[in-house]
Formats: sequence, structure tokens, C-alpha cells
Amino acid sequence: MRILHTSDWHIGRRFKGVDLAEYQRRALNWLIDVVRREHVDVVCVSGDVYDSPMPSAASVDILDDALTRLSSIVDDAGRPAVDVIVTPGNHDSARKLGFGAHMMRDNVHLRCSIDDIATPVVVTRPRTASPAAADGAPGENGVGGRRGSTAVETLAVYAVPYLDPDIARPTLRAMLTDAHADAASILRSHEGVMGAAMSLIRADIARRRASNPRMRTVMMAHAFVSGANPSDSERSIAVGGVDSVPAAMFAGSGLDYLALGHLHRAQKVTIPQDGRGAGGAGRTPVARYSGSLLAYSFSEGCVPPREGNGKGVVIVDMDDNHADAAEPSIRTLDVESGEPPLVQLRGTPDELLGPLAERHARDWVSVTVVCDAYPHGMYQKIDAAYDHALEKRFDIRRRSRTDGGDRAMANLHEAHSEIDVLKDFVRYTLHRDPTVDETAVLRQAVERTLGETDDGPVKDSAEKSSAAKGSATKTAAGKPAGKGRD
Ligand SMILES: [Mn+2]
Repeated sequence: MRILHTSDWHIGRRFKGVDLAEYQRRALNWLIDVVRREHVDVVCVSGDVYDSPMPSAASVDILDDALTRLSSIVDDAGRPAVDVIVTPGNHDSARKLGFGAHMMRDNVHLRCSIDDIATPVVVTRPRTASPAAADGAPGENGVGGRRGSTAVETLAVYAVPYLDPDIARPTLRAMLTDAHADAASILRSHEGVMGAAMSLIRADIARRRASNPRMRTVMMAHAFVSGANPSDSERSIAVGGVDSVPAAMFAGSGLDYLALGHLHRAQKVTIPQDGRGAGGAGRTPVARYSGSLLAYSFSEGCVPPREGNGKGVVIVDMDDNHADAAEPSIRTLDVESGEPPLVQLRGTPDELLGPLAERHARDWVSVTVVCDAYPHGMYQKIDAAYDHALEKRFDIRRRSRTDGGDRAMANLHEAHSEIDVLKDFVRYTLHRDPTVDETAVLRQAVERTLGETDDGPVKDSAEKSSAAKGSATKTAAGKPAGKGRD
């Protein structure tokens, strides 16, 4: 059985104002080609399909097109060759992504409901590797099965949508109660709800393996498994300050492969053996994050920079010729999205406008200018030197060491007026007092800003400001010594 594991498509995502739809379309075209070329049996999309719970019409079109084409791939006999399994992530609306799930083609599985987590998608295929093994246990005639063939291998895919602790807890509690398991102890945490899900899934795996010891298992989950390495483009899912589930939870679960989504960097996750692994059904899975389809933050650029930013999908091969199953074999393939290299550049104005600009003129760059003082016209020069300077920053260094270490940018306690704060800021950044001209500009800006506030036409604000004056008067009256004494 060949599985393609991918996640975090984030269809509809923009990057620093750039629409990524074109690159997402190219990446999915490539993915569909891979599925066809590599004779993939099952495609697992582990969450964050869309970037938003309210995807645009254009985003819905992209997913519709991908699912239609994937599910239309046929084998030599003209039968559907691919099962596509999709689960929602923390960016998706499970309800909306799951719309029409029951009416989809038999080989399209939108698994968006918590009720289904312990009911796997069962995929069967004719056994290919070893014809001699055909005397084994007949596989279940599940979805996508080849009817009439008893020489089948069976894969059970548990599809776990992103489990929000507050939303998932009541449902999981009811499911555990139905299963006569301990339902009282689900903590309000990712560990709590994933632990509950795992206890239901473990029990189901053990039950199915009892009748079909050769059955292979995959679990899709959208979660932050502790020990893994995040990037800058995942949205935090912390609850009570904790955002992760311990990797040890999956030890001895009976799973063969854990297809993770959520973290955008592709990586293997080590599941520690904790002793629970002993016993027939209790194998410990190989676990991986496939990573996102495209790079969605500068922190995901690769070294050396290259098109597609090293994003990949995972190809997992498992045969079931032995009940004492070997570890699945894993390959990763680079996504061909055409996404330009994402590059973070840092240097002096000369470096940035010289050699670095030559090398990275067409890349998508984040530029940090290191200098003593704000160089005149630098924004425009950067834009002239680079086609896509998507981020521009300045790291202004102090000119002399006698300036006094960690001087504050502005001292709000001692400032008497807005202009004092601005003058402090000029001293902090340029290490000198503002000139007369500069002071005039600053004063003008302050007056204009204050004027705009005062001109506010709303009666409310007049009342508020008089109320504020009132309280200020009271405070002053209460502290006749005035400011500076407390
Ligand atoms: Mn994501």
C-alpha cells in the first residue's frame, strides 16, 4: 500500500500581501501528477486545507478541482485507484469543510467529525508484493475495495480532525462512556483530548487486529507533538499555556504510521518507547510532519535558497506480508510549486545594494539594514534593487559606546509633552538632538494629530474629555504637591 502524506495546504493564504493561489495551484498539479506517476493508493491531507474558516470562492474552486482530479484517477482496469482522506486543521471550519461529506464519491473521505475518529477509513487493495501470501486472512471489503478478490491487503486510516479541547471534550466524554471506558478524567488540554481519542483508537486497532493481524494502520492528526520544531507561520493553539501533546502518548498504540499536520517544517518526530510497546498489537508508529505545501514565513526559507523552499510530501510504503510488520519505508519528494526562494538578508547598505542585490534580485526577500543612522532614501533604493523586497527592517546601531548601554528609547515618566517623547526618540535613534527644522516637522505632526483628535465631531468624545479633565482635576486636588512627588 502506498500512501502520500501531506498537510497544511492553507489554500487562500497570502504572504506579505502576495496572493499565493498561483503557486498553490502549481503545487497541487504537481501533487496530482505524483499520485498518478507513483501509483499512490491513499492520499492523506492532515489538516489546514484552507487558510480560513471562511474560504473565498477561488479557494473553494482550488480544493474542488484537486479532489475531483485525485478521485478521478483510475487503475488499468478503469476503477478508481486513489482514496483521498481529508481532515480539518485549526484554520479550517470542520463543519464547512465537511459539507456534503456523505454525498461525495466513495473514494473521497472528508472526515470532519469527532464522532468518526475511532471508525477508520478502511482501504483494501489487491496484494501485489507476494502472490504466495494470498492464503492469508481475507481483508475487509471496505471502501475502494476490489470485490471478488480475497487476496487483498488492508489499511485502516484513523482520521482525527484538529481537536479543540473545549469543543472536543463533551463529545469524547460521551464516546468513552459508550465504550465503557473512564470518561471522567479528560483534562481541558490537548493532551487530555488526544489521550481520550487515542484510547478509543487503541481499542479499535486491537479489535481489528485480532481478526486481521496483517492489517496496517495510519492515523492522521493535526496537533503539536512535543519535541517537534515549529516555524513562524503556525497559529498558536495553546490552551492554558500548553500547546502540545507528549510524543509518548503514541507509544505502543498499534499504529504503523502517524501522519501529522500543523507544524510547517517537515520533520520526523521521535516517539519514545515507554514499555507499553510490549505485546502484539502495541507497536509504536513512525511519526512525521509532512510540512506545509508552500513556505508561509521567512523562517521556512531553505539553505541554500531554492525555488519551492524545500517543501515536500511524504511517500509511505507498507506491505502486509508479515504479521510481525516491518517499519514502513519512507521517502520525501520536493514540491514543485515554483514558489520563489524566501530569503532573509542582513547587511550594511553597501552590502545590501551591492553583491546581495545581484544574487537575490528576483527572490522574495526580507531585508534588514544594519547602519548607524537611518540612511536617506533607503526604502526606495531597496525597492529599486530587489523585485520583491517583501519586508524591510532597520537595525540602527549606536555610533559610540559612551552612549550608556541600555538607554530607554523615551523616558515617559520625565516627558512633559508629546514633543519631548519624539525628541527622545530622535536622540535614541540618531544619537543627537533634533535640528531646528526637524523639531518644526515633529511639532507640526504633533499639532496635526492632536488637532484631529480635538476636531472629533462626536458629542461622546467631548463628554469623555471633560470627564477625563474632571478626574485629572480631582487627582491634582487630592495630591496638592503636584507631580513628581509620588
Ligand atoms: Mn497550518
